[in-house]
Order: sequence, then structure tokens, then C-alpha cells
Amino acid sequence: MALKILATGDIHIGKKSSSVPLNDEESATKNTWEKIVNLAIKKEKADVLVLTGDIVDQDNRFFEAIGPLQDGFEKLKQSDISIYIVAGNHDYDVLPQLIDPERYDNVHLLGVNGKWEMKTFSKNGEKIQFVGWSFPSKHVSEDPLSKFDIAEIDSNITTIGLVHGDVDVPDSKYAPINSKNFSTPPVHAWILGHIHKLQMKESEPIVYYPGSPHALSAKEQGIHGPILFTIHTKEDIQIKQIPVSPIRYENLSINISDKSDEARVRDAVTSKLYDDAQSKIMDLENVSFLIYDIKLEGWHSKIRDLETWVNPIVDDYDQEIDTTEIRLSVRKILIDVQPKVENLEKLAQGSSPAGVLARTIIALQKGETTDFLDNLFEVWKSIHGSISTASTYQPLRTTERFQFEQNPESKEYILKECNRILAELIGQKTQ
Ligand SMILES: [Mn+2]
Repeated sequence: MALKILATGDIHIGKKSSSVPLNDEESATKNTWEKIVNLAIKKEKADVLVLTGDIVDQDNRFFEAIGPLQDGFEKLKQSDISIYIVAGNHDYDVLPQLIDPERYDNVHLLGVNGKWEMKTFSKNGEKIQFVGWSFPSKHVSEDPLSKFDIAEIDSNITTIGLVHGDVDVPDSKYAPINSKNFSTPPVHAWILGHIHKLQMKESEPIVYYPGSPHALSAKEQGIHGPILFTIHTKEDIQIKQIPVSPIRYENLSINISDKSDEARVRDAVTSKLYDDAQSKIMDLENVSFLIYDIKLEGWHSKIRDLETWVNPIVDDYDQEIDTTEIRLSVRKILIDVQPKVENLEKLAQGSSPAGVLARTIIALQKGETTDFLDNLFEVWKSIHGSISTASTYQPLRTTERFQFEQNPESKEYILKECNRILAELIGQKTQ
């Protein structure tokens, strides 16, 4: 008989996904917690639920979290499912308060106060050793694995390690873990928290970030859901992801070259968007909202008009995909379109304003610089410098100095503006 472990982390109960067009109940993560509890009990019939920290968003969510969390613990208890948890940087203080060991003997918060701890799960003669470490405070700058000190591990029993932290980010304040240290203890699989996207290494030992089961922002694209580990033997562990997130974020680039008027541009954008959504339909299990960031590419002679034509899509567009009840919407539209110029290189040789802009665009695209660009950055620096040193912003100031020259956003902004102005200059000439 195999043992089944359903694992997730970073639920952030108390939060909602951003940019969901309707203020829908589903966008709240506490509902995803309920789904996971039901999944463990009914569909997957798990033996253990593993939670890898940041289950609750923060201490001020205590009253919001206590109901759903304890309801879940109770239901899991009645179904004879054990829970192994470690705390993360968001819930190091609130999680111990929410877990009453006398009330829930099935719930095991491991490694409180930053001390490694082991507990053995057993069912029908089969065993799993869980080792875990919890955040003792908001920030931890040392690798918790460098302090691993559990000696009594039985190497004949499947051993699973639980920890919340940042892998291979040496200067992280959130438990920087050196991935080389995963193989030091006799652990067969590490299940981690902190990173919201699914990441894994399937060689020995297995290392998995299940990611957040509920996509919270546009940075968290793709499929989100807990991971089911089916343990046949310590060498034979089957792994699969179960999609549960009601929100899915995606990116899409659309080329609008040749779409000269508003009607053609609108049609290109909406049809490409709908086609892309439709192509994902088999992959949208449990999704209610599919939310896109769109990037318009190619060339156009009326970049300013283009903005006016497409910008309302963000506020106004909302469409059902076929008859699935999945809502399709747009969070953001980025216009990365070049002016329609016959020969940008040739134009760049002239000394007219259009020539200066053309040279600037070419330089930015190649990652080079020009005198004009250097001047622009100098102005940018002095304006931002005086803003950032203003006493109003004193509390926000960090020790690191702003580096405007290397700021990719400033380059992106200048490139976009050069393209827009050049398109207008050229447009004027031909009128
Ligand atoms: Mn975290």
C-alpha cells in the first residue's frame, strides 16, 4: 500500500488575487484552502497534508484565518488525515497561536523557534519520518540546513524534509538555503515554501517548491495547485500537480503591423486573445478567471492613436470562453510598437530631430548609448535624485543608492517615448 501526501504552501489566507474583474468570493485564498481540504479528503484520499509555511498572510489576519483553518483541521481529523506544517516568514508568529495541539492531535507544527524537529507518521504498518524547521522571526539570514542536527533518523524509513526559504539566494533575509546542503541529511524528498511558482529538481534527493495553490498576482503565471506525492517505497515516489487555483494569469504578445485602423486593431487584439484562451481550455481545470497581460508588437504609423484604441480593453473587456463560465479579461496592455520607418539606419544618419530619435532607438535596442541618451539620463538622475532625497520620502529610503543608468524601466520608458514621438514626426511629414 502506498502512502499519499498532498503538499502545498504559501496560501496566504487573508489575501485576494489582484486584478480580478469581479469582486468575487473565489478570489479570496481562504476558499482555496477549503478546496484543498476537500481534495485531500474526497478526491485524493490523502493520508497526510503537508503545509510549507506562509499559510496565513500575516498576524493581523488572525481572526479571518482562525475559522477556515480550524474548520479544515477538524474535517481532516474526522477523516483521519494528519497535517505536518512548518511556519514561514509571514506566519512565524500567528501560526503557533492558531494551532492548539490539545484540540488537534492530528496537527504537527514542526521546528518552532528555529529548532529542527522530527516526528514519525505511521499508518497500517507503514512509516514516514518528517523533519522540519519553522521561522523563529520575520527575517533569518542563515541557512537553516547548515544547522541541521537531527541524529536519530532511521535511514530505512522514507524521510521528508519541510522548510520555508530561498534556495541559492545567498544574501536573502528569508532563510537562504544552499542547495548543496539538501543532500547532507538522509532525506529522500524536500518540500519547500516561499517561492510561489512551481519549481522542482527530481534527482536525489527530490526538491520541490509546490508554489502557491492560488495565483495571487500577474507575476504568478501558469497552473497553480498542490502536489500529490504517492510514496510506494523511499526510492519510488510518484509526483503530480493538481490544479486548483480559480485565477490564472497569462502573457500574450500580439503583432499589429499592417493593422492600420481602429477596427482592424481591435479585431486583431480580441481574436488573438480569444484564440489563445481557447487553446488553453483543456488546461483550465478549476479556473474561473483567465487574466492576460498583453504586449502589442510590430510597427505602426499612429502609436498615439493605438493607445487610445486599445487602452479601454483593460477596464471594459470581459468575455466568457465558449460556454465554460470561465471569464476572460485583460489586466494590462503594453505597447512595444516601432514607428513605421522605411529605413531606421538611414534616418539615423540625419541631424534632424527624427535622426536623433532614430539613433537613440537603435542605441537602446543594442544596449549602447549616445550623447543625447547620456544627457537624458543625467536629467532623469537629477530629477529623481531631488525627489528621492526630499524629506517627505525619508522613511522609505533604503541604504542602497538608486542606479538610474542601470534601471531597465527608465530605458524601456525612453524607448517607448522615442518610438511614439518618431512615429508622430514621420506622420506629420507625410500629411
Ligand atoms: Mn515566505
